[in-house]
Amino acid sequence: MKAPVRVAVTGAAGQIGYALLFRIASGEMLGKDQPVILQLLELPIDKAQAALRGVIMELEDCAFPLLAGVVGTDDPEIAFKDADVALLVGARPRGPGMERKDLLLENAKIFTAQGAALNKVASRDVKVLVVGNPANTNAYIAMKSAPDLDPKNFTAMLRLDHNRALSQLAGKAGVAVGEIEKLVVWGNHSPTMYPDYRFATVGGEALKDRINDADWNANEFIPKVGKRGAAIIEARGLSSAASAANAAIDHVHDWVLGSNGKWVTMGIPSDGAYGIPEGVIFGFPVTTENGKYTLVKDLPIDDFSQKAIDKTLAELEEERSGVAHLL
Ligand code: NAX
Repeated sequence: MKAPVRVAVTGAAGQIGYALLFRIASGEMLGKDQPVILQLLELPIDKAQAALRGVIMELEDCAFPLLAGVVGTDDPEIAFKDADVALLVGARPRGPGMERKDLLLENAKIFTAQGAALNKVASRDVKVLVVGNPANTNAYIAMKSAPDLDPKNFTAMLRLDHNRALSQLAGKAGVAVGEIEKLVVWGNHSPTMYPDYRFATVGGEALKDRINDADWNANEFIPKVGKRGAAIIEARGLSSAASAANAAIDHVHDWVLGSNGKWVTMGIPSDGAYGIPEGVIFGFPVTTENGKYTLVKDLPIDDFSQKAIDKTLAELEEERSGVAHLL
């Protein structure tokens, strides 16, 4: 039996947490032969801690053979102690009348503290995935607050956007989702992100040969992927949870176990490629192997794509300048 991997999850009693923890404990994220210890963080308020206790009872009642332990806490330094993987899901939601700027600042406080706690107590190789919004900027703040950890280990989730785009493309082209490769989602996890299928293939052939429709791309596909989260809130009365948890599982699964040469989208700190300033956490195409990701480099960027990339970058830069004084 392998040694257990310690997986920290924040916001563990929330909606995404509820859709996520049982799948991690059943081996869907790290493999069916990989025991896990869950280290769950919730707010230090009675209601949140009570809900967390309930979730832990349910985890126990599943009797997952791979679940080697569960810790529930309100202390980030306990949740992140020796963590190998940290899923930062909990974040401050936007309240009534709250300005975007205030939301950024409230979240900046959370992710500064959590970055510092990771820096202090997590495994030196901890793989961090930030799901809580604004995910890219929160990941940036956590990364900057953890100077002793490798910045490469801080990522933001764009996999839900990637999966949403895959599904729309498969529907339009009349092919199975699994047949499509080489899709990219550039930028911020927000309606400005740019799903780009210029390089995508189906069974090795260009997807653009099947979907050659600039009008559909600009006026239906891109807005639909960008506004999918809002469409789900409108329909369900609640934000995406199961699909978000699924995307988090995909992201970490591929990062740890490899993507077998396939391109996946991860929000990663830029190394300056594609003109994105160094350090900005940006959605890029990567391949993954042996626990490391490698940027897919030197893709040609046409005028339409450059404009779309500039737009999402401008939003990220604005978010970054809004929190610069805290870092
Ligand atoms: P919920 O409000 O259901 O759950 C969030 C949980 O986090 C709550 O239980 C809360 O008590 C806890 N929490 C808040 N601050 C915390 C802190 N400082 N430490 C520990 N726990 C804390 O939200 P849920 O639907 O689960 O969504 C969680 C986050 O994911 C939100 O920020 C949401 O906007 C974001 N999303 C990100 C997505 C992405 O693709 N990156 C997609 C889905 C989702 O919208």
